[in-house]
Amino acid sequence: MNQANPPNIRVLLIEDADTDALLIERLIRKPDCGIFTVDRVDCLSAATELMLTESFDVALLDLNLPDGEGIDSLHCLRAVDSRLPIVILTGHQDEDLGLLAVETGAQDFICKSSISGTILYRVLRYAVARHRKMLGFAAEAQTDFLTGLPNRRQFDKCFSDMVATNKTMYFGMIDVDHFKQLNDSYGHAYGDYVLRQLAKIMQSELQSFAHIARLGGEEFAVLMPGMNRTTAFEAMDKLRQRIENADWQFEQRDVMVTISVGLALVDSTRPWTFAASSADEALYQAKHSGRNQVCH
Ligand code: GH3
Ligand code: MG
Ligand code: MG
Ligand code: MG
Ligand code: MG
Repeated sequence: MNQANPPNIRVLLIEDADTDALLIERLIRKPDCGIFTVDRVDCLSAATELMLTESFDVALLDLNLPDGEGIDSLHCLRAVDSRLPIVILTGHQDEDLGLLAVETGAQDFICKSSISGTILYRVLRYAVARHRKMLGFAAEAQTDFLTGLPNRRQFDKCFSDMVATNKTMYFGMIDVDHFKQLNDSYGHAYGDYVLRQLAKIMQSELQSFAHIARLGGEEFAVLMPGMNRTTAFEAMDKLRQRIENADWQFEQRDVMVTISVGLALVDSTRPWTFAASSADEALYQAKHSGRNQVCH
């Protein structure tokens, strides 16, 4: 409680019993808990309506409401905002329900009979902090650490989302040419720098119409929705030229950095790894025809 300038936390209190609501509001507003602001509603429909226009840091949810019963209320809030942390208010002897709610995705539960300012303070702050951490971890788990690009896991999800749009898509497998030699000649740190620069070039060149990911090592994937064989080829060849002509230098020496690209039409009835292996075959062809080229 002594932390300097704790952040303000906006609480949505969903509680139909006036006495309980007043008690909670009074406890929350005590001076030592002064980081909270509270909006109270007395039914589920008012809560979901408010959530559409206002943004909250945490919800305190009574599981016994005139228009919501038990765990269903939790699902109902989740459907409106899947990212809002929810703390359950239970009656005494309802601990099992509280535990079930936590297993169902609530952050925590507080038994109303043993509520205090200290408990509210701790549970609400911890719920918000833990939830923010979890969102951070989730974002990290989908991002490539070196380049900041989406990683293979995020690409996987992106592919599923794109397939649902029913657009024709082309898949590009990008591989840096002779990258091992580049590492060997100029050092691994320079290799890392090249990967980061390549990611930036790809973002600026492709981001407006394609989804890019680093699959691993010096391999990148590009998903191009709404493209045909010609436009996909042109997009990849433009990228290839831009990389070839970029200013690559190591200690005032010119360095040659090029990519090879394999292209494949996506069969939306199959996983993206199927397109990836067709693209790999085209990439193999690009490598064997002298590198620094796009094949399909
Ligand atoms: P090719 O033109 O046939 O693709 O040859 P290549 O040398 O690019 O391919 P190879 O698969 O032989 O080598 C890839 C190299 O990429 C080997 C590995 O050490 C390096 N590498 C993989 N990940 C990283 C990384 O994160 N940073 C750096 N600097 N190098 C990496
Ligand atoms: Mg109630
Ligand atoms: Mg490779
Ligand atoms: Mg390579
Ligand atoms: Mg190789």
